[in-house]
This record gives sequence, C-alpha cells and structure tokens, in this order.
Amino acid sequence: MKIGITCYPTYGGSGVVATELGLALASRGYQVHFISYAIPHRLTHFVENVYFHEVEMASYPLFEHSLYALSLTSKMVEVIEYEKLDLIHVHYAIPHAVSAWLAKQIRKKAGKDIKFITTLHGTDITLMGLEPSFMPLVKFSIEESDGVTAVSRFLKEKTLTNFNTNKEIEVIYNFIDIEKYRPFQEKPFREKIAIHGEKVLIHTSNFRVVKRVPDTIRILQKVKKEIPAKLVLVGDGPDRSECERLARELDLQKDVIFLGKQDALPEILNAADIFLMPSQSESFGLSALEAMACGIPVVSTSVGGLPELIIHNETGYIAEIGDIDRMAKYVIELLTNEKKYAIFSKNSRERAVKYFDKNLIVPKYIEYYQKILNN
Ligand code: GMT
Repeated sequence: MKIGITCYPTYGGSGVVATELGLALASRGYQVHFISYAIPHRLTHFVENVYFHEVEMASYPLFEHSLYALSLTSKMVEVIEYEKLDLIHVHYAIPHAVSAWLAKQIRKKAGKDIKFITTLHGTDITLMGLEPSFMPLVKFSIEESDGVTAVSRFLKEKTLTNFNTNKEIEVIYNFIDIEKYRPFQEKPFREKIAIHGEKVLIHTSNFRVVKRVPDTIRILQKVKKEIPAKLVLVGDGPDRSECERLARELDLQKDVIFLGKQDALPEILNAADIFLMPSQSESFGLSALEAMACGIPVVSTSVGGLPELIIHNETGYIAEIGDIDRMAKYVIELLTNEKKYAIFSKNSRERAVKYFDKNLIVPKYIEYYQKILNN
C-alpha cells in the first residue's frame, strides 16, 4: 500500500504522531510519502520506503498572504498521480483536510478516486476549529473525509457536539515506542542538574498559552518550601519569555532550567522524578505518555483526554485547572513517600506498555486504512 501523509512538520504532538506512524508503516513495508512545507523534524536520516515531497509556495506581489492550502492541494494531486498513492492520511484538520478534499475532487474529474482520512489532534477541534472563520470549513472537511480518527474519546465527543455532526469517528490513541522511552539504569543527566541530590520536576511542551507553563514554576515554588527540588523545562514557544521572567521574579532562576528544544527526550525524562502537565486543554497528552513510558508519574489537570491516560491515584494525580496548591501537594506527597512513588512509577510504565505501545496502536491504523479502502 502507498500512503501519503500530511502533517505540521515542526515541533508538536500531531507532527510527532504522524511521523512516527509513517516510520512504523515504512518499517512494515508500506511506502510512505510525506507531503508538507518542510521535512518533519523526526525524519533525521534516510529510511527505506519513506519519501518526502516539499510543498513549494509561489510568491507573487498580488499574493499578500500565503496560499499554502492551495499549494498543498496541487502537490497532493501530483504525488497521488505520479506515485500512485492508495490513500492520503492528513493530521490536524486545518487546512490539511480541506486540501485533501480538493485534491480528491480534482482526481475525480480525471475519473480517479482517492480516499482520505483525517486524524483530529486537539486544537483543530477545541480551539482553532471553533473560530467563526474556520468552523464551517472544519465541519465540512470532517463530514467529507472518507474516514476520521480522533486521539481520545474526549476529542471524538467534542467533535460530535461542537460541529453538530453524526460522522462516524474512530478513536485511536497516541502511541509510544516503549523500547526508546523506558526507564534507564544510568541517569547521567540527573547528576548534572541535581548536584545536591534535589528532586527533579519536568515539563516538556511548545510553551503555548494552553499549556499553562507558568503554573509549573509556581508549583516548584510551593514544593521547594518542603523539599529541595529543581524544575527542568524542555521546549520553546510564545510563553517562554514570560516563564523566564516569572522564574526571576520568584527568585527561582537557579532552580528552573530552561533547556529549549531537545531531541534526546528519553535521556532527559529519565533525569526526572515527576512530570507536570498543568494544561488548560489537552486532547490526549503525548508528552505525558512519553514520561509514563519512562516510569515517571504525572501530575496533571483533569482536562480533555488526560483522564483517559492518567489514572488518578494509580499512575499519577489529577487536579482542577489552575489548582497549583493541590498539584504541589500531590507532588510533595509522591516525593516524600518512597513506597508510593515506586508503585506509581511501576504503574505508569505498565500502563504505557499495556495500552499505548506502538506495536498495539499502529496495527489499528492499518486496520482502519483497510476498512476505509474496502468501503
Ligand atoms: O492541538 C494541538 O495543539 C496540536 C497538537 C500538536 O501538534 O501539538 O497537539 C495535540 O495533539 C497531540 C497528538 O495527538 C496530543 O497528544 C495533544 O494532547 C494535543 N494538544 C492539545 O490538545 C492542546
């Protein structure tokens, strides 16, 4: 089978899921063609069966704004035709699903059919998709997709209610490579950041407002009143400067370590004791899953799909959005009770392995592809 995959290629959960899925499909013998404006950041080296098609953007004085959705459509049509694709799988509805629909119509005119599947990831439904300028388009492209998947039950329900549709939506959770993300025996990075044996809290994200990264710094401030601790912040984005300012204001500049964007995530996660996810909106929480697979319990908010991933009082703790006191209390409770911590750590790893292993989830996508192609 030949599959075209379109995603946002930069840092972000939807691009990570799309790229890891493409790589997993390629390793199973499927031919995978990524179509995007840049090479997905996890495609760092040559991989058999993987091809990349860059969307070129025409510039012309009349085009004051980028016509990416249209350039993407043209590239899709070209790749479908010349690479003889069987299926297009787009990740994140805006604008990818619309481009795929348009490409499908163009192929139809030529007497050919191409099926396309849209995977909904999060803010395409919960935030951006609700903007009046996008809403009718998102609803239309969901309803016109040959297949739609969502990364949690929460996101499926939100889609059905927000867009007032009865479209059939398959829930396929995010997945993780449990060999790559695992508890390490040696933790060299830990000694570098916690020189005096402090406990280590960690958070990784793209520092968008929905992630509420400043909450992690306020949690550290409270935790430090009880136990020596450090906070490692991985990633970059709009809220980073505000976080740096807040760390200075709270006199925590030596205790909050900003690492910026990093690739060696399993090594870095292994340096930590607790993963913090204080998000205001989270359809699944891939970065929390990455931590759990490394045996790191997660303290998070109760929003979106997080309760489908994190089991309160078993693999971590869940609190209300903005309830910094409670989240800090949970962190302290776990870090001061060795026995409980060991159980939570073991439960986290076991849950990641049992339900979210790449080898369990990727076949669900393959089955779904078959179902849609056979329809
Ligand atoms: O919706 C987004 O914010 C974009 C997307 C991304 O590219 O970062 O994130 C979403 O997709 C991930 C992969 O499916 C999920 O694990 C994240 O929970 C989700 N983010 C949000 O819902 C905020």
